[in-house]
Amino acid sequence: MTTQKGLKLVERDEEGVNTAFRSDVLDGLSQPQKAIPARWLYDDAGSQLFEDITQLPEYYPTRAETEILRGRAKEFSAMIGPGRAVVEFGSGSSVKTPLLLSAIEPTAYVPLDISGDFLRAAASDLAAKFPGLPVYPVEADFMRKVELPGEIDDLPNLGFFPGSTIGNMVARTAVDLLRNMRETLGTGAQLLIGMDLIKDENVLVAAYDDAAGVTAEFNYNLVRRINRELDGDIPLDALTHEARWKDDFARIEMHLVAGRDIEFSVYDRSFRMKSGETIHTENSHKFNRRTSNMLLLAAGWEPQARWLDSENRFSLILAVARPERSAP
Ligand code: AVJ
Repeated sequence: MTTQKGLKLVERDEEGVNTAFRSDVLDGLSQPQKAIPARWLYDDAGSQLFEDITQLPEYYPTRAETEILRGRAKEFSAMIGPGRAVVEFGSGSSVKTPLLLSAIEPTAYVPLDISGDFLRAAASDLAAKFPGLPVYPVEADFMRKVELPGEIDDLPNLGFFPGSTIGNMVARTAVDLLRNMRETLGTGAQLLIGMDLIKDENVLVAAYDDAAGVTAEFNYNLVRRINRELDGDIPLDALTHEARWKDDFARIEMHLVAGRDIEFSVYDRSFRMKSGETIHTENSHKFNRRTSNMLLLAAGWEPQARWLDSENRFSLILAVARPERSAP
């Protein structure tokens, strides 16, 4: 396994506090609209809760995307061809990744993840399912350009970014990431990316505010993590989970809404919230054909094909990094 050069993936101070987490939380709670980057939702408990979310009746994206991967193997194989190195952004899912790999006959599989533990688990899982397929895991922050293992230098690449994780990012950050992916994968590479679709507001809100309260727990887990890791005393009983559709931004927002005026401290800094004030904890952008194409094109990826599930809820898009040429 290789590790991205020149950066410490998780930096901790003398007391073992994750310094990036601390500054994101303290900065985020100091803003007029309190907001904490969504990536901090995914500690071990949060990642497990997200796994539980994918099983919920209201949360359709995982099932819809898996249906596409299961049903379109012939078309993937025709459009992508054999012999590529599949570079997955985020450690692979035990269901989705094997479906893609068996559809296209790749020559190598390169999972990228910031968490070495998830990465090792996913890599050995995959190696067991596909004996003979070389697996080269890379521990890296894929928001930046990643140096891929020399073993795949001569292979054409296929980036794989399922799950509509791109939807967590605002457009500016999403374009930065997609451009860096283009840099990482090189000209001629293809990208297969999942993007959730704009649909009825009630269906979207239910997917992010399920009846069993699992998504609420996922949101509350962030508060528990702050209280535990950053010596906080945020009163969890004063906060309620809320999922809001913001039509102008085409996104679901997750918030923690204060039910009364509260004061609390985190890492010896004090904060207050008025009743009704919120902490914004996640964005999940939704797309249509034109907005997903625009996002990809803005980052140098030309859409080649697009597949939907049988209920038109979710899209998988194949794009290609063509050599740059002068317009038009
Ligand atoms: C992991 C980013 C794809 O936005 O649908 C699910 C995260 N948050 N329910 C999504 C999530 C609340 C999920 N992604």
